[in-house]
Amino acid sequence: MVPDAMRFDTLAIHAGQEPDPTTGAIMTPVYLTSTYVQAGPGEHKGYEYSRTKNPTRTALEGCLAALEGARFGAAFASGCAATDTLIHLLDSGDHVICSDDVYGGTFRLFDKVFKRLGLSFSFVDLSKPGTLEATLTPRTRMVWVETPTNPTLKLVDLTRVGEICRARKILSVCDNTFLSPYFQRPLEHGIDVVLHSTTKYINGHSDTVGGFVATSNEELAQRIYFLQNAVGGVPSAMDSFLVLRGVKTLGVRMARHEQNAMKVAEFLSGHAKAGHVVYPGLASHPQHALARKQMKGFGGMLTFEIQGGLPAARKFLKAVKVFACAESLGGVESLIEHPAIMTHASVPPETRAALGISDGFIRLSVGIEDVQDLIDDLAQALAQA
Ligand code: P1T
Repeated sequence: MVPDAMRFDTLAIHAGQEPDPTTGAIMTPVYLTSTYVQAGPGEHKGYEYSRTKNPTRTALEGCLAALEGARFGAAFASGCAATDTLIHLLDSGDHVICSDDVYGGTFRLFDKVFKRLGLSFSFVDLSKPGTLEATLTPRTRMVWVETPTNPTLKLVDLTRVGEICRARKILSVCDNTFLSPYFQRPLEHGIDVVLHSTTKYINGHSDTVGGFVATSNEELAQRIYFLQNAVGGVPSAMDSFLVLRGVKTLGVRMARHEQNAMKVAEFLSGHAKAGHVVYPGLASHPQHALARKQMKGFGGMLTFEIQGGLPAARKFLKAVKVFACAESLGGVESLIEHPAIMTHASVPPETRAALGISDGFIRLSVGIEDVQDLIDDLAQALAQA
């Protein structure tokens, strides 16, 4: 067992993983089994049924928990399945305060599925000091933050959220998908639960969909494990293996994502057709100081507004050759998309307008290709827009 005191890049490769005891295989085997033979009723080796527990998944959960500095971790079939499971911690009548700018699918799950079941949600700008306190009600049981938010990259002060929630025994959750634990570890800022769409940076290779939740609170972890099994949104052994393999290179990938994103942000900032470039690493980001305080790096996501609105955006997104016009983010390859039509179509148009997700608003997930090829590609596509 690798001691928890090991550093990030070592944990990413070894935590939660032992050579296979029967063969010595260095890679965790893919336990493609639904059930486990018991010597007699209840006499088993810790595994009874693969929805409840699977050894490949156990290894993944141990590894990702170590990376978040958490005592407990639970893996899911998607980021949305992880979100769904956390909301099942609540009771009908409970109130949730959520960042106004979140992944469109998170908003849809809260607004279209859980509202019907008697939960209420306030979507507010948690990047503004005082907003959280002003939105609390006696029924508030959970605060849900994304930071940086998807897609407008606003930041939320995690230490402040942690303090406010702890004082009132409100559960704080941070969706850490955009930065990964390499650049931000919310539990260290006093947040109760951290969530990931592992589909993104953690897996990093765009070949599986997955989710993850971590906490250091044992009682909470037991409730999450109960729900993981009861609701059943678990990943397959094969997907668990793929994420476990992908995460080994998280550190080197994130460093390169950031390096490339900074250069792309600088290129776009100087381009006449690209307005309002937003990247937490730019001094022009309104919360650059907070980024420096709570993040160890600025990530690979950035946005800008193309001159010429929707017609220019359409031409530009058809003209890119290295960047792929696609939803998702965090893979080794660069992706580019139009949130209003693609990832955030489920957000009402008036909300999108208020958030600044206009028809010319473009989101980039900067990959780890040679950055000059990325810049050349953007330059030729902008020339055609
Ligand atoms: O797609 P899934 O693995 O279910 O994860 C949902 C999710 C949760 N949280 C954040 C911050 C996310 O960005 C996502 C998924 N996002 C996209 C598919 C996207 O293109 O933004």
